[in-house]
Amino acid sequence: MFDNLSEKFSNAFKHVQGKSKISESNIEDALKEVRTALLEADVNFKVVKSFVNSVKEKALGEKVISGVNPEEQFVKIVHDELAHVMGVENEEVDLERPGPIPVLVVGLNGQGKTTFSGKLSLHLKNKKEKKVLLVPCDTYRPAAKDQLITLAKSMEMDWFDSDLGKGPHEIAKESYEYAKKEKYDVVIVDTAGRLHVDNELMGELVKVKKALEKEKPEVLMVADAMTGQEAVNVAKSFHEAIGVTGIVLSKMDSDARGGAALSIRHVTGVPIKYISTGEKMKDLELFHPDRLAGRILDMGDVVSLVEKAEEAIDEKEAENMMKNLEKGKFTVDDFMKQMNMIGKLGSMGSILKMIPGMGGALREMGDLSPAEDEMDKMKVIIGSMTKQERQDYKVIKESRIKRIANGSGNTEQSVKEFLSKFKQMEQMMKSMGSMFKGGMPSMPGMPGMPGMGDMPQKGFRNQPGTGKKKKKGKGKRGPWGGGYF
Ligand SMILES: Nc1nc2c(ncn2[C@@H]2O[C@H](COP(=O)(O)OP(=O)(O)O)[C@@H](O)[C@H]2O)c(=O)[nH]1
Ligand SMILES: [Mg+2]
Repeated sequence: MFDNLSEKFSNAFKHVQGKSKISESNIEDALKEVRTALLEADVNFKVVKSFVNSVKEKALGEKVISGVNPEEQFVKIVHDELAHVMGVENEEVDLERPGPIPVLVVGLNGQGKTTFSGKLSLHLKNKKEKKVLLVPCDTYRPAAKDQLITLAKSMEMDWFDSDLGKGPHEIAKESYEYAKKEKYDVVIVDTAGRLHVDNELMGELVKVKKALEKEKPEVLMVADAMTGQEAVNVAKSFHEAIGVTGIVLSKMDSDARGGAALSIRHVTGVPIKYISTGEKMKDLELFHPDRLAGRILDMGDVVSLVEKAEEAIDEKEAENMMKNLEKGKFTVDDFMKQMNMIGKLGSMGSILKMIPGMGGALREMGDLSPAEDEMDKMKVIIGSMTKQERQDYKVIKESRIKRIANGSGNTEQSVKEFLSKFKQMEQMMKSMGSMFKGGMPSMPGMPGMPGMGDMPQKGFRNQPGTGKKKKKGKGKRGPWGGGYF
């Protein structure tokens, strides 16, 4: 997310570095680069213009605060302006009113409507304790109904068995009546899309919306962030034709530019309410403009990270692990649990990016997927170990190595490498164990990850980076990806 922009911004800020105060002449180059960065990120030109003007005005109007250097001041102004164009505060679907609340999910084909419908149902059920009904309402493609029902079943979510022979507005009405009778809190209607914006589709959606007019439906439009300004134009058309109450940006995990996220609110006037960040049902985030601004500027997003950690980490398990640690004990089982906890937080890159200053380091390293592949490999090897072996790896000798290699589909060499790596980790954990006595670390699970200390320190803001990316070649990485966690 936003990788290109982050890099360009960090270069732009270098122009203000080491200056004693902000002046028109010394922010000129920085502003020029900010402007180019935004245009290259495919941000709408009107948004870019007002953004740059506003930053300039604020920077020059800023009082000199002693103790705050001009670069920090400039970064703060850019941060606030980024948050401002994206909307400032998080706005979610209003769940306070009496239900059932109808939520229409609209958008073109392939944008991620059905995926989002599933994600939203899971979010509302788990986090908001709502009773949710999923309604397939694509009468053109029977496969779309199956897709939603398959998702519903996998999450143990209720769904409405729509009669696809009827019109979408009739299905919407029928499902709503059913939801009322069965006391559902929220009804999510997954509508049909088209390849392009067309009058027939809009007419149909207006009818669906009208059928639920009295219940004041929430209309969420899903737009693929990767399509940049096209997403902005489509959102504008939808809003003009049917009236949209919120935008969902999908595929944010694959969008390195960020043009849609930075333009869509300004251009349409409609708030972004959620972002979709992957293909799995848990990959949904509330849209927090200020936190995202922080991520763009490599300031990290510790608040989101802690929230994610709280969800993913089983406190009891963490406590048990700490007890073991204090005793100087670290087993393969503990290690497996740590890897699983981290896996629950999201991809390696997405977690690291939330840690302040790590964004730059990440860009230097390039692709993190080899490290993730190594972690998967370790999990498979551990999966072939017996309970006894996981509690005490020292019992693993030649014949057991052979068995584990065969069982996990790896070479004996790989198993041996894992064991020697684990031995190192065990030693590291033992020496750290004494440090943790008397208190829990804030992020259980992290200290044990191999090679954390090898993290390159280059690329952090305020430290001149090399500016050069490392080659993405896999060959240079050592076994187990040590040094990349
Ligand atoms: N990487 C990624 N893929 C997504 C995301 N949301 C949806 N997809 C994928 O995009 C494709 C189309 O999604 P779908 O929900 O069927 O789109 P619909 O036609 O609008 O209902 C599917 O392959 C999804 O797995 C996302 O946030 N990230
Ligand atoms: Mg669909």
